[in-house]
Parts: sequence; C-alpha cells; structure tokens
Amino acid sequence: MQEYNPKEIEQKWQKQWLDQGSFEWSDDLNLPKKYILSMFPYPSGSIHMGHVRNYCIGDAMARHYRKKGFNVLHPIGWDAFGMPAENAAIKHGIHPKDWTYSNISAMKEQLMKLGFSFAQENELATCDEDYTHWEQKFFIDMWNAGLIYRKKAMLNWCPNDQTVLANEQVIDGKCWRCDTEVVQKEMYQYYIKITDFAQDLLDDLATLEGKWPAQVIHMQRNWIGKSSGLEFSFDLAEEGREKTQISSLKVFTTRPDTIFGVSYCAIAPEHEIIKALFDSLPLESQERIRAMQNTNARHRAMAKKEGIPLGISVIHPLSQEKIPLWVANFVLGDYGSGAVMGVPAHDERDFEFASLYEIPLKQVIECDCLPYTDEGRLINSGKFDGLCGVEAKKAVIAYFEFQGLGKEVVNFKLRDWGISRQRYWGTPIPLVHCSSCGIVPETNLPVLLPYDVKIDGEGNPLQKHPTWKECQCPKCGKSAVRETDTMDTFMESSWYFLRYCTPKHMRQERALDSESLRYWLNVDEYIGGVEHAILHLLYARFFTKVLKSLGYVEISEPFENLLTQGMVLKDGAKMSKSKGNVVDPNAIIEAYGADSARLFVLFAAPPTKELEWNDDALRGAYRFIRRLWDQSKLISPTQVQPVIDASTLSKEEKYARKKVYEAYKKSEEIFDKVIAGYPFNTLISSCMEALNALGEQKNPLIWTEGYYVLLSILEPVIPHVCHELSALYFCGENLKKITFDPLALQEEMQIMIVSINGKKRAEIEISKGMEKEAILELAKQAAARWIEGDISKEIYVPNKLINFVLK
Ligand code: ANZ
Ligand code: ZN
Repeated sequence: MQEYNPKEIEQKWQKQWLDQGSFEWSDDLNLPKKYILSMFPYPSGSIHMGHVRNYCIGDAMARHYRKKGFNVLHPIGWDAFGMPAENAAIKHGIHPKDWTYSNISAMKEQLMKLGFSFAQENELATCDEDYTHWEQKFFIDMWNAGLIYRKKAMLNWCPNDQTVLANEQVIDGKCWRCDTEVVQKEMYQYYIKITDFAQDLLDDLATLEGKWPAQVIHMQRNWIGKSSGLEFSFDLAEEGREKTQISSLKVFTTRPDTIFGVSYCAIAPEHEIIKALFDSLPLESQERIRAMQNTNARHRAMAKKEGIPLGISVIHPLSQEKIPLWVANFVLGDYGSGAVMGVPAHDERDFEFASLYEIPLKQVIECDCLPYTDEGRLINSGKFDGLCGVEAKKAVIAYFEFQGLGKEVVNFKLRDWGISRQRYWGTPIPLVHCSSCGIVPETNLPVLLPYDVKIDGEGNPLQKHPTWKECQCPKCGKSAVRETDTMDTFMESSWYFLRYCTPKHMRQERALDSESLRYWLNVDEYIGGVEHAILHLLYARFFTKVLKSLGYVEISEPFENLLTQGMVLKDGAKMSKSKGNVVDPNAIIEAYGADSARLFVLFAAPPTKELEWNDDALRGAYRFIRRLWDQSKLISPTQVQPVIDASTLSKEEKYARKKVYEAYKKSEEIFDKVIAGYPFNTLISSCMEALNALGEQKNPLIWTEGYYVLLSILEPVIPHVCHELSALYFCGENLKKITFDPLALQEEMQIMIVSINGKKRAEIEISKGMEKEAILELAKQAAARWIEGDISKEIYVPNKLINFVLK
C-alpha cells in the first residue's frame, strides 16, 4: 500500500465529483429534502479561516444528509456588489467588474480545493445581469405597491471630493481619502417601508424560538424595539412662543409614572424648534449645535453627553411649573418625537446629563438612593401619590387621555430601510426622472451599469458618465434622466437564498420558480457569522414577507434553523489582516491537505464556540488521518457490512465494536438533533476512540467492520480519504448504508435498582443472562436491612429495577 498522499487523493476525488455532477440536486421531488446553506461570501479575492469554518460546517451537514437519502441543495454564490471593488478601482485602476469576477474565480478555486460539495448548477453572483434584472423587477413591484418612497436625509458629505461617504469612510470626522472635514448634507434618498412589517417581524420571532440562537432572537427583538408609553405635549412658555412661533413640544415617554419628576426637557439638534430659534442663539451655541448636526446620530448617542441651554422654557402640563429646554446630543431626531422629558432622579442617562449641568433632581419614587430607575411607590406626585408601577403608569395615561392632554402610543425603534447609495458598483435603481411625468419606473429591464466609467473617488461615477443617464421617459417618451443611485448591497443578500432554487435554464425568464420554491423552502440549516445577527437576517426575513405579499413566495420565514458559528481566533484575538495574525488556508491545504484542514476546524471546537488556532492540533489532525490510512491495510475487502456473532468475542474485540457503534450512534444523534448544535468535535473524538480501541485487538473481521462504519461516518468531515479507502476496500458500499448493531453497545454488566415500597434503597450489578430467581435473591440481600416483615409483592422490570412491596 502507498503512503498517504493527500494531494493526489484530493485532486482525484474533486475531479471525479465534478465530472459526475455528484452534488447537483435530483429532479425527483418526491424525495425528502434538505436545503443546507452557508452564508455566501463577499469576493474579496481570497478565502480566510472564517470561510473555511463556515463551509466545513455546512458541507458536513450536506454530505451526511445526502448519504441518508435526502435530496440536498447545498449551493454557493457571491455577494458581489459593494465598495471594496470601487476602492480597488480607485487605488489600482482595475475595473470593479473585472476585479470582482476574477476574485470570484480565484476564490471558487480555493473553495473547491477544500472539497466542498457545492451544487454547481445553482451558483450565482449578485452582479450577474439576470440577477440585476429581477432585483430591479422587485424594486418596481415594491415601488408600485407603495412600499418604496423618497425622502430627504442627512448624509456624510466630503466637500472636497464632492461625494457621499459611507460611515466607514469617515475617519475621526474626516474623509478617508483627502482628510477634509466631513459635513452632513441633506439629500433625497429612497426608503423601503420595513416599518410596515415591524409587528409581523416581531411576532414571527416567536416561531423561531428554539430553532434560532436565543441571543439572535433577542437582538432582533431589541432592534425592532417596540415600546409603548405616553405621548403628550408641553406648552412653550411665552418668550419661546414668540421667538419660534411654535406653541408646543411633543414628547414620548415610557415612564409616565415619573411625570412629576421632570426637571428639564431636551430636543434633538434636528428639531424644528432649533430651526426656528437658531438665528437668535448666541454664536457659540450656534457653532456647537452645528457640530452636533454634523455628527452622525449613532455616534452622537454613544459619545459623552453634551447639551446647550436654549434660554426658553416649557410649562409642565400638570404642575404648571416652568421647565428649562435644552438641546442634547443623546436625543435622536427620528425616534418618538425627537424630544424627551428629562427625569434625572429616575433615569441613568438623564442623571448623567443633569449632574454635568447641575440640573436639580426631583425624586418621585420611594427609594434609598438616586438615580433609582426601577418602578415603585409614587411620592411628590399629587393625586398619584401611593400608586405603584404599572398601576401608576395606567393612571397617569388615563388622566392625560381623559383631559385630552395626551394619548397612549406604541413606538418602534426600527427605521425604514434607506437603500440608495451614490456609488457605481451596485444594482442601478430602475427609475427615470421626467419633467412632465415625475418619477417613472423603467419598463425596459434590466438597466445595466455602463462599463466605461471613470472611478476616481470624486463624485458619483454614474452621474459623471457623459451619456448613461440620458434616456426616454417610459411613459411619455420625452427625454428624461435616469436615477444614478444604486441599491444597498443588503438588497441582493435578502433574496439570494430564494434565487438559488431557480434552475439556471429558467433564470432569464423568471425571478423565482414557484414549483422549486415550494419544494426547497425553507432553508433547513442556515449557517453564518453572528455579525449578521441583526441586519442581514432582518432584511432577509423582511424581503421574504414582502415577496409573499407580492405573490412570489408562500412562506413567511425563510430560515428554519440558524447556526451562528464562533469566531476563529489566533493568540486570543480575532484573525484579521490588521492584527497580522491571519493563517492562510491555502498554506494549510498545501502542507497537510484539505482533509486535515477540515478535520482540524471541526475538531478544535463545537461550531458555535470560538475556535483558537493551534498548529499542534492541525498536525494532530494530519497524524490521525495518516494512521487511519496506514492501518487500513488490516481490512479484508468486502462489499457488505460484516455480520458478527458477539458470543465468541474477546473482551478487547467486544470493546472495539462497542466504541465503533458508539461513534455511529453519536453521528445519528447529532444529525437527528438529539444532541443540539451539531457538535462535530464530539463525533470526531468518538471516532478517534474507536480507532484506538480497534488497535487493541487483531481480529480482521472486527477491523473490517470497524472501518466499514467509521469511514462512513467520517466521510462528511474528511471526505477525500474516506472515499478513497471506501472505494479501495468496500467498493464504496459503506457510504450508502450502515446497519446499526445495538447489541454491540450492550454492557456486559448491568446495574439494577432495588426499591422498597417504591423508594430506592440499593443497586445491584448483574451479569448478562443471569436468571430472574438469582437476581431476586441478590436484591433481597442488598436491601435486607429495609425489609421488615413479609413481602407481599415483587415487581420485576428486566434490566432496570426490582420493587418489593411490604405488607
Ligand atoms: C422620561 C423617562 C423617565 C424615560 C425615566 C425613561 C426613564 P425606549 O424604551 O427605548 O422606547 N426618549 C424618547 N424619545 C427619545 C429620543 N428621540 N431620543 C432619545 N431618547 C428618547 O425609550 C423611551 C425613553 O427614551 C423615553 O422615556 C424617553 O425617556 C427617551 F425614568 O421619558 B423616557
Ligand atoms: Zn414623462
């Protein structure tokens, strides 16, 4: 027998699988199915260990279920639009399209070298023209259904490059390219009404309970952020009314019970009162407010609390007291009404703010120390004194409603999804601006990107293109102008898992093939990084619901089960280029082969936990495979699983069989989810124990049976070497079906419980085949000191327990 040569074996099998189309789906839609999906990668140009882990997990599942007779869909594709391609164009003058497609083929090659069982027929890239076509169709359907609208919003703007910047391109408030101070500029943007679906998105999370990680469900719930409370208004005191011509300030509070604790009010720098008041403010205040307005609201809310008194007051609706009005950086312009009532005695954030500016505290809940943020008994609250918690809230709301001063409202944190980007490398928004007809959807789809563009980081390349945006109005035929914004790349990743189900030959004529969808959905296992726990998953869930409302799909939730893989670390830190601690998967494949890489990755930690890189463990994985290879010479070739009469076996032989079938049982339990979370590491260690146990005996039949089983259950993890050995010794028959021998797991000695009147008193050890009479005798001896008087009844449950009922 030759030495273990991973390179040779792996190339051979990879070629064979591809040539034979081993991983394409079967057209027999009567078969049970599994749709196994690892999140698709961004084609940066090279794979990293995070990818390797992601696809190893999915591939092990796909291979197992395929072997179990399922029709498996296990596709791969490319999340191909986005900024890095444009950055590469700016820096190196490579066209984004060329850069992207060449990265795709380089990465595809690397992934295929790992032996992943991807369906070739279903591959896609989101920058493919047919993908653009259908995404634009969805956009227009949504536009026509009133689910997309245009609204002005603040964007990061570099005055020097005359370009909109993404948040990542703003570094310490400056442009990443030219270091110019970034400002906020108001521009028209397109939004999708995800907020119309907020309640559905929240409600359906309940259906995912137990199938998605609890933490992800929790994060989604918080992101949607439903809260109910009181909305009411403060009147502006006279000088404020005169200066602003505005009569009242609306606020939203989840703590109406603290209404008498208000000692200041604060508004967001975007608030209409600021606009009205601005010119009358001292210059210094104006400057500081400008600075606030020029900071992205999210950053602002995380920064140190800052406020500026506005020199005007509002009137407390119940006490009629004058309350000072501030502008503050932590107030969000687009949540509630963009204004808060400040209760520093009972709110952490308000307390911090009040301490900073020496604003008085007003305690209105019984407590020992401030700030006290829990609910409790009201004091200093007039007619509400003595009420507690929910009761107090209800009473205050009822009073406001009765007096016509306010009403109970529900607010969501979730904002509508801004989907327009002022960039080149994305799906063009298929709208046309006509001076007579307004904004008109393009009827001639797809609207494709022009190839001849100048990408230099200044302005929007589509806007600068000499002719691309000139077009005819689809409605009246007059000359019109194309929209030059492209879509957020989260749009593409929101429906790729649906598109995979459309066979290639149908992709020109339809977006989604309903028959295939009906069969393949939902995705049974979705595997990816926890960094996608919020946005991607929320958008994908939302898109599915929208497409359902438009009649494209029948389901409401796309992902049946979700597995969030842990990070890959080295020296305790996340592997990343910036930290310089990356391990290149190609180097590992080169040195040890794909099977060793796969074995290491699945053995080093359970999928959901962090995985610490370890060179020794990688070498250990290699050594295990080599041993598996070397010891295979002890097998006697066969095409059927050996049947073994256990009665004649030695202790070591029995033990080896037991370990082998334990490993088999572990595999079944993992994939049948008797054990949760796909802990492949435990399966692998069972196989290692089994191989060790086989080594303790010399019976060729036991070796043969052991390998017959082990190669089959290890195949999802280390497919190449398993296929090679299975072909060599078993004509591959063991990869089709394994018969479980439960007898092999039976213990020689068995423990039985002895109880008296149903109460456990003793345990006895019995050997297999022991007579009932002898066992009862043994039990009576063991429990002798509890047996007083006569036994009226003996209850005997074989192999489990004996109960003596006393008179
Ligand atoms: C007074 C108060 C007292 C509040 C107290 C809380 C505790 P959630 O639960 O997240 O909905 N708030 C309202 N609008 C805001 C805005 N635009 N920007 C920042 N904060 C805003 O939070 C609702 C609470 O957040 C509201 O209840 C309000 O502060 C604040 F002991 O009102 B509360
Ligand atoms: Zn027109």
